[in-house]
Amino acid sequence: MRCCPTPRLLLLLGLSSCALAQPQQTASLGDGAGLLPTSHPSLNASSTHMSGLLAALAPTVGRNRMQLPSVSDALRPRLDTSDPSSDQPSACPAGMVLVEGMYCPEVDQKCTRWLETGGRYAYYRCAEYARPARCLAPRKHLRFCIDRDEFVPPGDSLPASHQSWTQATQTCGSLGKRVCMESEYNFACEGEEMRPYPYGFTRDSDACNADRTDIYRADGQLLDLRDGPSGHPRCVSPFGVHDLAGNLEEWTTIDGTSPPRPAMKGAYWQPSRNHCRAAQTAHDTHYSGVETGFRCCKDAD
Ligand SMILES: [Ca+2]
Repeated sequence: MRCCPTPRLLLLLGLSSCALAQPQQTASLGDGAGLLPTSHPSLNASSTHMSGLLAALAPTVGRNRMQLPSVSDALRPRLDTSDPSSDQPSACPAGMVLVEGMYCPEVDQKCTRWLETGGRYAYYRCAEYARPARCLAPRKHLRFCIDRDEFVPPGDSLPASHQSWTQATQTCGSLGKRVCMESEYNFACEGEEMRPYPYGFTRDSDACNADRTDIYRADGQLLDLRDGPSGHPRCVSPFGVHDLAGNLEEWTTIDGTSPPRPAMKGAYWQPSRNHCRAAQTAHDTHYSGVETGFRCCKDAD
């Protein structure tokens, strides 16, 4: 079910009934979903929360900040390069990628240049982020498997859309997997380098299935513009995971929530923030739409 009017309807009404926050001058952690600034139920429920966290952290950031674990070797991602023909057991099943390294729970990713400074998308889509991103909290070791691609039903060529968090949970469970945690999605997307976009610090509107503007039918319904798993080979993260930004918006579970609360990640094909930390948290566990899909995660062997 939908919790909000369609994006087109909201546009016509000039409303956002789901408390869409205004774009911010800096795109710090949790600055909200990568969605249209005035039309979609994009939320930034986490924005206020995270801003508060960052504010609380700010006085402690500096010379006296705790020593972070080393992220040596130039923050190289740990790719699972095991040879499938060898006798060495792989840490992950076929179609999944091993993600291992030191995850930063709180990042500061400052935008130095915006795509637009006026009009509808003013200060919304970041063209260039400062390098390096800053980690504001102790890093945490993560090791898990994640599907390389969005979930494609057997025999189909396109990833499954109209999926709810509940359906994603059922499907992943039937495969011996689980819905990814938001932190896992963030890390698979950013790597230890804390890239704002899975492909780097500079926005590339052609890398992923995103930033498309002709996205509505005549009746105002959102067009189905999803692409197949091999449609955007440059839309790849440091760990080799595809389509973490754009294409279908993907269900995850917010860390530490009980009962579990969902967050949608990566946005879809419309002009969106599209950075790895953006999260849409306005929808419930049963919401589905033409733009909603998922991928699964699993503990590594
Ligand atoms: Ca996606």
